[in-house]
Amino acid sequence: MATDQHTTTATDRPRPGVGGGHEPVGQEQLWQRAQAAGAATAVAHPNIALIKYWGKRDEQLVLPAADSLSMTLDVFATTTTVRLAPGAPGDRVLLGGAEASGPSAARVVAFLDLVRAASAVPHPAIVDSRNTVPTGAGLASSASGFAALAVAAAAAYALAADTRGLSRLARRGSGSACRSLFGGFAQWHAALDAGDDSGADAASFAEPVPAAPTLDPALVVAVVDAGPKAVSSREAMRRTVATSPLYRPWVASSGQDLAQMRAALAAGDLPAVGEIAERNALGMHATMLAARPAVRYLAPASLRVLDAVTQLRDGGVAAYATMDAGPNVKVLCERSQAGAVAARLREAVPDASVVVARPGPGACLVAGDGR
Ligand code: 2P0
Repeated sequence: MATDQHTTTATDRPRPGVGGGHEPVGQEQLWQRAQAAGAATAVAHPNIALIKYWGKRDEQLVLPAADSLSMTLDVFATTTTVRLAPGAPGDRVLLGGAEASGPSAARVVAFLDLVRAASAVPHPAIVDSRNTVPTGAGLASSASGFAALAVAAAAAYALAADTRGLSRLARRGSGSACRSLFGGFAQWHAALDAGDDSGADAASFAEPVPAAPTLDPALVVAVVDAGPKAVSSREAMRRTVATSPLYRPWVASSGQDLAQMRAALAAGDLPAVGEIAERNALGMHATMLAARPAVRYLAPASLRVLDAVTQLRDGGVAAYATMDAGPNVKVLCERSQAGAVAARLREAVPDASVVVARPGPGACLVAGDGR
């Protein structure tokens, strides 16, 4: 890790950023308290990509094949406490209050190993992480999870990392997590021109993307199935990159989508933002459907939501769908129309739980002593 390249100052601590509506009180004091106590609690929110990350060029460093761009939400937060446990036989991982084992615990331990390698502190730790979002259902729980873990672990292990360094660190846990360090809109740089592995590792992080202040979006999330997905996004990406004839053309068009998305956000043009996001997401799902064997995340209920979105547009409501590695559909619209959009989605899929989200804050510490 090159997180130790950065020194920490009061001005480059993680901040909630745009859209959150509040600045946390005393982040600097929280970091100092955490380093002294060897314990910290952080909160992070999931982000939903408007330009998708789908496919890695380096599995170990989690370097993506292309840039992506997302909106951090103000719902479904993850709260994670990391407490150093000197003398303990190993790390302990609690997920949702229950002792975790197997691959999910191993992934957290591997992440702590990265943090320890960059820190002067060798101790094991107790990690206690609680999601308010269903885990593994394509609702970006790994993004909020690893963003919160990166901030809490960096503070507890006294890592000298600024927000950019924390974004790079979170990326190693789960690619999309690097975007949840920031509130509002964020772009994750693929750093394709950064040269060798260590150059690309240093240059692949997320950064905030400016949007016109007149843009006032909502993302209406239709949870049609909260169960875990059958194929992990990691495995689905691997299979798509290796076998889908549509993958390379989609990556090329995604680069154009990203440039147009930045312009649409800067102009505050919600219909353009929505159109670009929808075509980018459908294109990503097309790459998976063409993989061998195919990966299909969309379910009948997902298609009912997509039909409802088309009908909303036919009726003059600017509503646009995006979907990730699961059957749940997120619908972008003006905040003022979110209630009407949510009502229409509830009608189309009565069993779904429908949640209205807005742009939310970046990851930050909420307690500096693990309490
Ligand atoms: C995204 N997704 O941009 C895309 C769109 C799902 C579909 O990032 O392997 O959990 O841990 O880096 O970040 C989900 O993938 O994958 C994801 P890893 P991650 O939000």
